[in-house]
Amino acid sequence: MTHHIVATTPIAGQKPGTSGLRKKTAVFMGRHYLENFVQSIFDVVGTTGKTFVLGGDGRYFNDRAAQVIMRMAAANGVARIIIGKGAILSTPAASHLIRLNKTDGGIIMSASHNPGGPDEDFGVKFNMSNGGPAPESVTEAMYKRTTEITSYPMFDGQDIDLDKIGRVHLGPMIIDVVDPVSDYATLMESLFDFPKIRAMFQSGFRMRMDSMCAVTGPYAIEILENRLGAAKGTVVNGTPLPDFGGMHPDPNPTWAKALMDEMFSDSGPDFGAASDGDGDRNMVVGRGIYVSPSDSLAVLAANAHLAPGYAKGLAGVARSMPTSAAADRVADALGIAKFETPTGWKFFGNLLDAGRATLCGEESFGTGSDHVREKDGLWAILLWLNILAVRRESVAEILAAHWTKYGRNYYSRHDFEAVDAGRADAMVQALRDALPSLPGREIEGLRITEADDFAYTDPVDGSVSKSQGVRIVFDGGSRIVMRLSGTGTQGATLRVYLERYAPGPEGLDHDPQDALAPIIRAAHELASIEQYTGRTAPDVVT
Ligand code: VG1
Ligand code: CO
Repeated sequence: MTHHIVATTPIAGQKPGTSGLRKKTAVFMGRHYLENFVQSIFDVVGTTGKTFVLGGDGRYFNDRAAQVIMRMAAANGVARIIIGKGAILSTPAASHLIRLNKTDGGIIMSASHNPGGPDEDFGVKFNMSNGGPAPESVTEAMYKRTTEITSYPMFDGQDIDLDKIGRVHLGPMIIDVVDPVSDYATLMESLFDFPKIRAMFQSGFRMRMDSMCAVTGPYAIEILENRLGAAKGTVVNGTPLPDFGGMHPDPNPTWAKALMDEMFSDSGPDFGAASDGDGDRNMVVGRGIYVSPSDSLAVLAANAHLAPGYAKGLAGVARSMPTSAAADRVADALGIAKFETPTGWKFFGNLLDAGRATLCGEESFGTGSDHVREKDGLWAILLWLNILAVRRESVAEILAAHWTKYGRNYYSRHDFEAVDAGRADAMVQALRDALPSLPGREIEGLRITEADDFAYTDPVDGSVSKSQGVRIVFDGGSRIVMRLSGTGTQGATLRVYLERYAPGPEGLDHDPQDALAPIIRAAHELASIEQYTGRTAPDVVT
């Protein structure tokens, strides 16, 4: 049992993006690549005597990477690792275990909604002792370290059997292999009215949950079918597979098409939901009606008090900047605080820790609360179920009532994927340069009132994050936001976010793409999307 010091050359380009470091699996499996990044994490956060949680979404290389990380942890003097059986932990469950066990943080192996497999993507992210993603200052320090280190220690030892729950040792380091589901399921039971939801299922309420062959399968089966009594078979694609069964585990109408088709069929279930690779995202669908994530956040904020865990009301609601302002209207009506943060869950951490926000959400199918420090797909699905069980109305009725009361923020996101990175950068730069000249300009019959590049000052620690997305605001509050993705692994992904407010109740029944048509045209014109990217239409519309 000796410690090897393995020599390496620093690896440039290990820069964590919106949510950790993501690369092609083959890159991660390349010599020193995973090790270089993990050692950089350890060097920045410290290891001696510390306890970390470890787990991932089960994608290809998840199990091998876990063994490497444990050997490195042992060699670095880590005291204890808490790891999910089979090296499985959903992102929210990992966040919960970090907090529950008062650990020093955790390493989550996931590329989230990106496909998995030998030819697809892998990823690693570090969460802090509060359970939340490392803030920018920490990920920057990790990145810097990846470009400096020249060696890392490796403990000589055999693979740990991760299929048996219980305590084992790797040299002096303790490894606790835990059930990935049970603590998380208990947390959910403490927040929601399980008896009421169970009664709703007993009365014939039907649900379809598509776990997309990703990590939430075991969680959903245990919670929905076993504890809440939903019919067996409610959860489909419930076994996590290394390649997610070839699916793209991104819960949106494009990639969860089978669920959408079922929900829009005549005999569709009452409620449908899907979640992503690592279980932090959710899509909810009613029979014949899709719930946009921005609307979902607003409805959850307006009704959260119906669930026992939020009966006291909310301190505040936070949303990422590109998320529609629907939640703001609810916050205003409730007289509670509202916050607008850059894209990425790490920006909610301080607000949650300080007790200033209770609910948070992103337009990208992410919703969560202060129960953990990550977005949480099943949590959002359960909060919807709790609300449905109390109100006893359909999803369509709940949305109609919401829009009638607050007005409707028509919303859509258009993604242009695998665009040439240089061209995408040039496009965004040209747009930035043009910002000062935009206010006052008329386009597609709309007048631009404001145009800026979003900068955020954290209200808790005062840290500043610049260049978080170009915003172009029109008379009446309509809006275009454009930014480049920080989670893609191929070229650049341009995200165009489109929003138009229609005060209720008139004009609530338009298709969002129709309602947004002039704004979509304005976006193409203002950014010269075709000229720079060669594309006239997006690859994915949500
Ligand atoms: C995307 C989403 C963002 C989300 C991030 C991580 O980032 O837009 O809202 O927080 O993915 O989600 P980007 O930079 O590609 O737009 V996931 O489910 O990693 O955890
Ligand atoms: Co995710």
